[in-house]
Amino acid sequence: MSPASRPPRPSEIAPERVWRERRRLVAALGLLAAGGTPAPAVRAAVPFHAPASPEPLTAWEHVTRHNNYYEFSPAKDAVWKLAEEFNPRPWTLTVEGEVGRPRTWGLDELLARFAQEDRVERLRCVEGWSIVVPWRGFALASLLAEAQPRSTAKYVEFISVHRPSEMIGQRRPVLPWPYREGLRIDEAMHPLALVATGLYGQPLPAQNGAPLRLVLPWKYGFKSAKAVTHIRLVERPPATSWMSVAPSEYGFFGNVNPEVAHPRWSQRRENRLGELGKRATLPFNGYAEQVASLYAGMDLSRHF
Ligand SMILES: Nc1nc2c(c(=O)[nH]1)N[C@H]1C(S)=C(S)[C@@H](COP(=O)(O)O)O[C@H]1N2
Ligand SMILES: [Mo]
Repeated sequence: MSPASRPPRPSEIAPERVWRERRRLVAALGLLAAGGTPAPAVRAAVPFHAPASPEPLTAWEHVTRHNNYYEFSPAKDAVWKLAEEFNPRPWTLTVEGEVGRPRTWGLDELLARFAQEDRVERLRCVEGWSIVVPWRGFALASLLAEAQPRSTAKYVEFISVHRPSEMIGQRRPVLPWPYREGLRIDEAMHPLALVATGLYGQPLPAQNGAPLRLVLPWKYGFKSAKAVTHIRLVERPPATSWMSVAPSEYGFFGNVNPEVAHPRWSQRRENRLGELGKRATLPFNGYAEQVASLYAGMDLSRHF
């Protein structure tokens, strides 16, 4: 069936809630007569202008309907529906450990303290699919600087929310809960490391990690922990969830590297959601110029 004639896949249909929100926004802009149905062109005109991007953005429908989020389900197309049970508010984020000023932030305090910017970045999953997303958020470095890291802070641990009452996948030991990830402190301080609070100009959808998640665009997606509640500065490399279940498949760095195959598949190519066929995967997901110096001296033919 040609792409033009096939029926829309479930992944191409916006959830009703989102559609209603778009309608509300469009109506608020005066673009929609009361009770009318917006034409597709008008519906796309949400009051958001993505920053210029050399690559086409991945459609909202793909970004929000194809998700890895094991707290809900290992089935990518099941996550968005299960995530409707999740309440991202109220929320607190604690920054602690080897810091001079540990602090617990409320979500609104964070949004007020750190100016939100829109940034288009690629995200490449270790499984071989990728997306281009207009994220909204602020630099992780500015949050860490506020905590005044001590010289003993060599690594940063990220801990996701543990809420089995709202996250059905957490009722089974698929991964050790809560989800944990980690970075070296210099990686965490890199300006590309983002705390994302939204996408497409909207608050982060639950399935994408509401109310806040990491976006580390030069690393495989599993490093970009969703729904983070604790950031701990530590002396030693933290244990991560994926390393504890499959140490041979998931290294600590997780940098996108087409030269190093996953034990079960090549990493040379990827499917950009919404595109037919595959495109080449780039070293550091195309961010080598910005981040390669972090890994000077590391043998990149062996590590990912
Ligand atoms: N807490 C948590 N964070 C997570 C995951 C997860 O299962 N739990 N999956 C990771 C993986 S493997 C990927 S590819 C990305 C996917 O992000 P997306 O669904 O917003 O595209 O989230 C990452 N962050
Ligand atoms: Mo992933």
